[in-house]
Amino acid sequence: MSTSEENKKSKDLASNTKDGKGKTMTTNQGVKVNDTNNSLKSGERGASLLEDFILREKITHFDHERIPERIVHARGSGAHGVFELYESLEEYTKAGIFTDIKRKTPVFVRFSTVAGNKGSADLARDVRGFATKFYTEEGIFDLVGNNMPVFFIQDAMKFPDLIHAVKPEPDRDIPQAASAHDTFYDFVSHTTETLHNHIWVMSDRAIPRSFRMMEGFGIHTFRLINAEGKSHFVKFHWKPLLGTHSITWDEAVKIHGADSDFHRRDLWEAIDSGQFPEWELGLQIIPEEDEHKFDFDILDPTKLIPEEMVPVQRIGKMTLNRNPDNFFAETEQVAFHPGHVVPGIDFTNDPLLQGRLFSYTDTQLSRLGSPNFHEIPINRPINETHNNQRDAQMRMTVDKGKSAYFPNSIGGGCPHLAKMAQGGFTSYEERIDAKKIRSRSSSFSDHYSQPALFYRSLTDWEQEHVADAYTFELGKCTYDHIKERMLYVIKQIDKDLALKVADGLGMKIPSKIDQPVNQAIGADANVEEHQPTPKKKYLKKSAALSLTHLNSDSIATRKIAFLVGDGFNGAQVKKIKEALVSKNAVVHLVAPHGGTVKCDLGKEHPVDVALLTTESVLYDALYIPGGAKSIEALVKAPKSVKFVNETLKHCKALAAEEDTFKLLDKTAISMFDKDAAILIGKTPKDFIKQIAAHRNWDRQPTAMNIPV
Ligand code: HDD
Repeated sequence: MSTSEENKKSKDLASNTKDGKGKTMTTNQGVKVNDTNNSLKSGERGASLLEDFILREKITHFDHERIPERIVHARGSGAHGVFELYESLEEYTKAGIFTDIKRKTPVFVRFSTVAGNKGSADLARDVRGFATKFYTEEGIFDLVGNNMPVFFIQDAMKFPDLIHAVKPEPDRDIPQAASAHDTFYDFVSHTTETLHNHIWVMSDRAIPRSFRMMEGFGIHTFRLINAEGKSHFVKFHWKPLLGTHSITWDEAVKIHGADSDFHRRDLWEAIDSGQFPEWELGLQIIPEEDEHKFDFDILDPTKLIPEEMVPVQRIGKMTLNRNPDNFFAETEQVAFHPGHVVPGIDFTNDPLLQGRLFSYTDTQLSRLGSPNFHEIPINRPINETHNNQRDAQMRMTVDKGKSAYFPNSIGGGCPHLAKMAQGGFTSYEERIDAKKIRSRSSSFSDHYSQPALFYRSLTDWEQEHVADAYTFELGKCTYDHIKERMLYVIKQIDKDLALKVADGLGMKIPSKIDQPVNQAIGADANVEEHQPTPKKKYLKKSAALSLTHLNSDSIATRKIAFLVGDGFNGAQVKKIKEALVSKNAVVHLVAPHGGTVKCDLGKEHPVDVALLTTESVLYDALYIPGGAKSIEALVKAPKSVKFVNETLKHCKALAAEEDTFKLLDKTAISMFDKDAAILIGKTPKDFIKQIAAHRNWDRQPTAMNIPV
């Protein structure tokens, strides 16, 4: 049985899917069309006639093809898949997706960047959205998360300020898809609650190698409710089975030019080739009684619960196994909402989550144009829906009967309430006894302890990348007072980090700054007064915060360039290629010219891509086979030296044969201890091991000095 046949949502979408193959062209009114190239005119050289309904329909539809792009997360890529549960969580929840291990729940996932426009480059330094729509048998459950476990702000009231600050500056509309500018740092330096999410953005998490190699987080603390009505707090995690991997900033900048669709293409090609990306869903479950046992507030979305304090239980697996048929119909029109929950899942009072519950329906009204957006095929549930909501623009459903109200007798009292049978949604009966108040809880005031924990938990090379990122971003700001404020607040996270950044900027860290540090939480609030001094250190380090925590020895879908010229050693290429392809890696023959390339056995091989039209940054590793003539040809193609140097600079796996030194001697290889930098004449096994490790960061200190 094919993937789409067994997936209930794919079957449902099939009823709205059209294919014009073998069909006659018609107008939208079903009239057959004989000519779609010429408008109706009064004589061959005469004026066009208004009566031409074929022309009018074609142009009118075209004129209205665009809809407003998402106000945030405009740039995205989606895929269909399935979620399967490992074991029932009945003890905690009555939600069918978390109790019925026989189900294959269809999902649609959309990954995105946040700040850039719909056509912006994939490798911007940014948070990535990770939104999952579960089409459950009890209705839609949307988990609308990011690839970082915390958010910038604590209250939804601040969201428009955050987004206005990070988006292009309104007078000149630059920079596109970049946080490195004055308005963003003006905001961040005045709003210290942002610092935790911000330091994640300064880390390599913000430049993932692939959507398929990043974690996902629901961020907020939600509730699970069991059949007895008992609540547990829960945090959701997605753990990628390919491990977590990132690229360097230098590569990101170059990928912008070489292939600005890098992540979109990567996701599409992996699924298209049958290499389905997989994530395990992990839960951190916290009993109600433990709500106040932490050194931070679990309702504060700028805080994570370290995995060492509450372990992540892996409860099921999601596999993305089908590309969309139509980008607009599916990926663009899909409408997520954190308020789409099913019985067994409920909200907490996290003030960011509460505000989101309003924003997402509201935004679909302007984006998709009607409260009937739930009828768009990608958005409709797989179970039946019945209620008395009627009409509005673009209504698709033909509701029968006279009564569109409740209670009624004319319609036999239908649709009747769920509680007359079973399974309806009942909100968790949380006890509330409080004064109405517009303020921020002081339990949210510690803005430095967790960014400090994050920084302490990183490896040396990760810390170095963080310092470089701050230096780059602040280096792009033009106001000195903004940079000084930033240096001051970075120092509150980590003094050495601030010193490195100050050094890079050629500035001094000020000992104090004029205005209160946080103007965001209240008119007269100086958050410094609430800061725990010294910072809280409930954990020395949290291993799970480093990218190195999630490893995989798989090299599936890794792209490996074989640099070859005419006369390359055919036997060597065959051996290494077979070894890599057997592990599902992707091998490309990259040659100084297109067409075919001849090996020393006289056989012609198709060139996958000519050197001129590709870049090393699009590959995960490089192999150079022997063959005197081939090396001669590569030496004559100067870009091959750049290719090798960049592979070295970005600390990627590099293997070559003994007789390649005529080329290698022209590269930066002499800067390294050769055995550490390159595998010469080694077995495919060694190469595979290095590719799986993703990068050899020990090379970094020398690699930084390679002038490419
Ligand atoms: Fe949001 C889209 C994730 C806070 C308002 N958000 C959007 C998407 C993701 C997130 C992944 C794209 C969904 C898609 O692919 O269509 N947003 C988050 C996370 C947040 C968060 C993880 C904090 C934990 N968002 C947030 C707040 C507000 C919004 C506080 C407003 C008060 N978000 C929106 C929005 C968007 C959106 C404007 C734009 C398009 C859309 O909703 O459908 O309503």
